[in-house]
Amino acid sequence: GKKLAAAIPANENKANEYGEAARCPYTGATAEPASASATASTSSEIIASEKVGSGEPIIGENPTVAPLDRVRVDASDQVLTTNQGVAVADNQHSLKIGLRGPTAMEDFILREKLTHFDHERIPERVVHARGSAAHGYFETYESLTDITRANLFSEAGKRTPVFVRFSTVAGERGSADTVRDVRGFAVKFYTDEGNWDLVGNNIPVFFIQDAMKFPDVVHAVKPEPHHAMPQASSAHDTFWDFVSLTPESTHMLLWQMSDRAIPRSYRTMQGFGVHTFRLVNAAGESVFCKFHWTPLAGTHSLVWDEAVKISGADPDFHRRDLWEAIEAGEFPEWELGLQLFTEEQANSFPFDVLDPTKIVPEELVPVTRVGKMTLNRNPDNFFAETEQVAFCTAHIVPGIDFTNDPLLQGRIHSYLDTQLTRLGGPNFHEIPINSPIVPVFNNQRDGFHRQAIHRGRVNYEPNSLAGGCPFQAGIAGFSSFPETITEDKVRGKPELFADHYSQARLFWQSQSVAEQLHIIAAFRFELSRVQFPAIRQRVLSLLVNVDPILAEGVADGLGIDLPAPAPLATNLPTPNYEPSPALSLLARPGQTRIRTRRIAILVGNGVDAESIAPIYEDLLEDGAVPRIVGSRLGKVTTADGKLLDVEISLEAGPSVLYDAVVIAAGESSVQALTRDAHALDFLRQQYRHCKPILALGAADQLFAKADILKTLPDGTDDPAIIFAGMAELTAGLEEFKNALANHRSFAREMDPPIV
Ligand code: HDD
Repeated sequence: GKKLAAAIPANENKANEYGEAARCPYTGATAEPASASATASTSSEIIASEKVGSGEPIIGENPTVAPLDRVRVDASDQVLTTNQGVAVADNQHSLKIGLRGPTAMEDFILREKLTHFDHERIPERVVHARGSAAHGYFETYESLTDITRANLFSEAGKRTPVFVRFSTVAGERGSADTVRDVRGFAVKFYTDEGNWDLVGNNIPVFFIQDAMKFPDVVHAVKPEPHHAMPQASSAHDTFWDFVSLTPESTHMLLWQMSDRAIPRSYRTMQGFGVHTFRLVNAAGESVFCKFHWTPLAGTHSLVWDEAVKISGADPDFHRRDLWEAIEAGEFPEWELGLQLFTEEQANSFPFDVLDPTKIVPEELVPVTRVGKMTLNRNPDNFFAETEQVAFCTAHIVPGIDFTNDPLLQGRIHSYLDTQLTRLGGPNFHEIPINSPIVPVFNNQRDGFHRQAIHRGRVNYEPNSLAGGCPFQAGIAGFSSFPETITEDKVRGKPELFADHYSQARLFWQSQSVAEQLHIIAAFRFELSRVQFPAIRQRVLSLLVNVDPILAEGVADGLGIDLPAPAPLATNLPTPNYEPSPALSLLARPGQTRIRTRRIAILVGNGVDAESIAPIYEDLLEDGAVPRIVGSRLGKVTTADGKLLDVEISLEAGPSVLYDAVVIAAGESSVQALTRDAHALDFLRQQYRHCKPILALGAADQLFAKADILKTLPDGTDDPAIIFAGMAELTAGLEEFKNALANHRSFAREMDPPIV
């Protein structure tokens, strides 16, 4: 036969494609990353902090890691093969009849490769398509056996693996993270007694009261069907048309127009199970329960103008934030809280606990913290884990049960059903990320992509041929709470469901002034995009029922008169709630102060290095993420003639990607910045977005050029603008850090903005 070498055209430039050289990894594939070599050459000690992580998985104590190891694949030092495990000699060329001839149909290697590629996409989720996820664990504080037999709550310190996916609702899979939208907060607990999915949102109420309306509300908010616009936005006619005709959505609209819908990070938002659930103990006694997740990092949001700009500067803002925090070992944490109440209590409330457009105010039923969730590991593979994970409200475990909330009832069907299309059949529970950590035994076999190989001739129950196995668990297994119901079969809803405004008013009245102004501005923005005046009028007629200041503010912003209030749907007297401070984002500053906050340090040539090093180190020490930002990458020369690395340029790292800014001292450095409009924009936007500013030395000039006042509109000092000379560095830094811990200085905010 012909020798292989003789069949290959001699072309030395292609040596790497053939022969021995092709058998090993490319030289260069293992080259040092650029940042590593930069470290060695820099004269400055200040280098990109390790905060963004090495990309290596953090191997900590995480019980979810081990069970999935069986399916993890690592190609290091491995030869390339077909899907049948046959080593591939040449992955560059198809098999041709002559070098310039047609491709042979027998080229099974090409065909396998193309076929797989052609089918690599699965349908995106019909809602919540855009999301990011992480592994972690839940740890119970105290045994809850008196209220639930769910064994993840059985003893103090018990850890249960979790996989958590955060998402937006309306946008497609590739849409931007920081759009105004509800965020999904879905937690899969891999408990010792099977999987429990708590499929919640970052808002404790919902648009509609009955699953019957779900396809309609989703159709209305999604891009309009004729031209598929707008992407990931509720600011369009069809959404507002629908909600203006659906007064039950009013409460949710207030939340959605609040800063809740533009979180600073997934790590800084609350999560809610929304519905009332039941907990049931071993004695069969039941209480009602609402689930709350509270982030230890506090609740913080973006401001709208910033969110819009981040969509351009970094559409992956939240995904990146979650990923980097975990890689850096800054594991996000949430406490799980329960609101527990009896059926008798529930009957005394002025609202129906089965109505998912109502909260149970914390003043009425306090939230008891029962455990903590820590996310400590990023997925290895986005598709295999984040995309293929399937959350289902129907996944509950003994000790947890549903209520008759008509929205929840419909969800029990929908989540299982949707996976059949999305994941291609009834065996999606065998996809590793979805499979429980306990073994599965039943007679549901066959179907596409079945993984398990069931032994024996018996696939039915009861049987005698397999000794009756698998057998029913009886009292040890899941059994539904035996609620007594004696009513007619009807389509309709309880009268209390028809109070659509009292809790919307409660939410409004519980917000700080700044938050209220943001809500008005959000309605104004969204309704300005609405084309039909009648729709605007209808929305306003709902708002009139909520609060006159809100309605007038929005009407003013739209340049229209207030319409008559929408007719009330109930004649029952409606409750007057006391404001609930717990509903303001500002009420939850969190416990982590400035940890993981991103701080830009603006520098130019001639910067005073003395003003940077101590601040940089101090911020790092406190867990913050300082970055040296300059006009260009490379080095700037410090006032004392040394070279300092610029970590990111102003154009690659614009203002909106930082929580605060330090303007480094140095006469010529500051002057250089005054000549760069990126730097002026940077400062203006930090100011406009109410972020803390620490100005050192000559930074005054930059303020003058950027036209920024150092005082508040009322003439008093802005607490988040700190000027410090070199002698006051320590005190200035302390003040700056306090302002940063407070997140933003809303007192400076003007509408329209003056800068
Ligand atoms: Fe839903 C996905 C949360 C009402 C039907 N929903 C989905 C996800 C979250 C929620 C977080 C994404 C899960 C993931 O990351 O994979 N949904 C909620 C909340 C609701 C709610 C908090 C109200 C309290 N949903 C709701 C209703 C229905 C659905 C009333 C249908 C009757 N939801 C779905 C779905 C999705 C979904 C179509 C799309 C992808 C999926 O389930 O797996 O089945």
